[in-house]
Amino acid sequence: MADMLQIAVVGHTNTGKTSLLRTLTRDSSFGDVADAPGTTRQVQGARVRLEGQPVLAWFDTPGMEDSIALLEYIEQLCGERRLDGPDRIRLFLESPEARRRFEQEARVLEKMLECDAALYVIDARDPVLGKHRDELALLAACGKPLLPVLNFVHAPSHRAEQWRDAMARLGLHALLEFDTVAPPLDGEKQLYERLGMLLDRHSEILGRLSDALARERRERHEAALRLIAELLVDVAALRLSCDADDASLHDATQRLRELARRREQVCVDALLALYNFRQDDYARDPLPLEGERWGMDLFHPRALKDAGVEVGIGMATGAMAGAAVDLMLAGISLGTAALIGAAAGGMWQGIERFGKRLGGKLRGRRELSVDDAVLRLLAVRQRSLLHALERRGHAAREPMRLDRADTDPWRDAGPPAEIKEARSRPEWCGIADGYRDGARRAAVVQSLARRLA
Ligand SMILES: Nc1nc2c(ncn2[C@@H]2O[C@H](COP(=O)(O)OP(=O)(O)OP(=O)(O)O)[C@@H](O)[C@H]2O)c(=O)[nH]1
Ligand SMILES: [Mg+2]
Repeated sequence: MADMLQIAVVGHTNTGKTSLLRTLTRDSSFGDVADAPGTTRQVQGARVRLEGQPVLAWFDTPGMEDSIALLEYIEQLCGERRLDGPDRIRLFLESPEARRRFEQEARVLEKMLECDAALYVIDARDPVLGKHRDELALLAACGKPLLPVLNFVHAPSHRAEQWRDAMARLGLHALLEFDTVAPPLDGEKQLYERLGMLLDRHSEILGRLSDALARERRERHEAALRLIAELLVDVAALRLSCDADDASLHDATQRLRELARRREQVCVDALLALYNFRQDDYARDPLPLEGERWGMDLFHPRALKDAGVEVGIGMATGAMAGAAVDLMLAGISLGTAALIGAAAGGMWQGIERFGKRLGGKLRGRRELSVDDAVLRLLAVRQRSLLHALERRGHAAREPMRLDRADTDPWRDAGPPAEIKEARSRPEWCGIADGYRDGARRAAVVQSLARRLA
């Protein structure tokens, strides 16, 4: 614990220090963030753990506002005395003005002396001014490594180049571009690498932290793909049975839409939670559900096979299944179909298992399921949500916009094998009564997740 690496986040007021920590800790509730300067008044820490052990503490600090005057004050305080940087800062911290006029600055400098290093956050839209140079002179006097971090580098009028030059002239050659609202995908890795260069003694732990964060990111991505695959399997397997009259069909259609919509919302909520965002981070459009399709896929070859049906008369399972469906649609009685099934050798079992539903079909009941186009749409929407989540910093305050949907290849693709199979497996629908999980469903979810990557 005593050896825990401590890093302060410092800089001029309103440059995005608290925002940077929100993004680094993946916690959008960390500290207070506002457009007005002087938002953070106290030092606030956040610990980072590695294998359960806290190894790094970040410290958010108040913004520096009055560095020009403070530098002059310190000059006066020191007078003729030849003190080095940290001693000059200590002298200031013991002076009465450290608790009055320069209270904010004192909190920052005090923390700087305690920490191993600091990130100096810059609003890259600002011109480099005297106040920044004085601020850096004060911070540098603390004798700790400083890593400048350029925030707001996505703003059209940023001055990143000017800042690079200015930092180099002060001997600060390692610098990081890291927009807190839309950080680069490898931003954390770069941050830890640069810190490792500045903090040789801690470079091993920083490397391990960086690897652990990269691993967590990969695992999150895989978990997200599984959530989307689960959604698609549930909705593809969703079936509603109803009478064939208009009113019943209408009611069932509404119910199907509602179930699919709610199931999508469950997936959205789970994705937001996985990425540690709040529900209001995503202003969602309601799912435009249209074109639910009619029909039943009970006789998908795979479903038959798993129901214990082996076709032993040399006929392809697919052809047999197709034949069975055709017979059904032609209105042949269940007895006849069963007879044919029995003749096919082993098909009887399958028929019996689905007998109740087939009976319903023959009595004129209809089955509703969700159309392929809707499933495609679900896939596209969740994929673009995932894309946006992975690129969103926890400092972002605008609701997310999904803008990648138009170019997604899933928009036009036919249903993959996993979806086709799920269609024939009403028992795979996690929101239906007869839900049964099993190894085959898990394998299909897994392979669909890979396909979604
Ligand atoms: N667009 C955009 N806005 C940002 C970014 N970083 C911070 N902001 C906004 O800038 C404002 C200031 O952010 P804060 O994180 O409060 O800044 P701070 O440096 O902690 O401010 P003080 O605590 O007052 O010194 C807020 O409105 C943030 O939403 C960024 O990278 N892009
Ligand atoms: Mg702040």
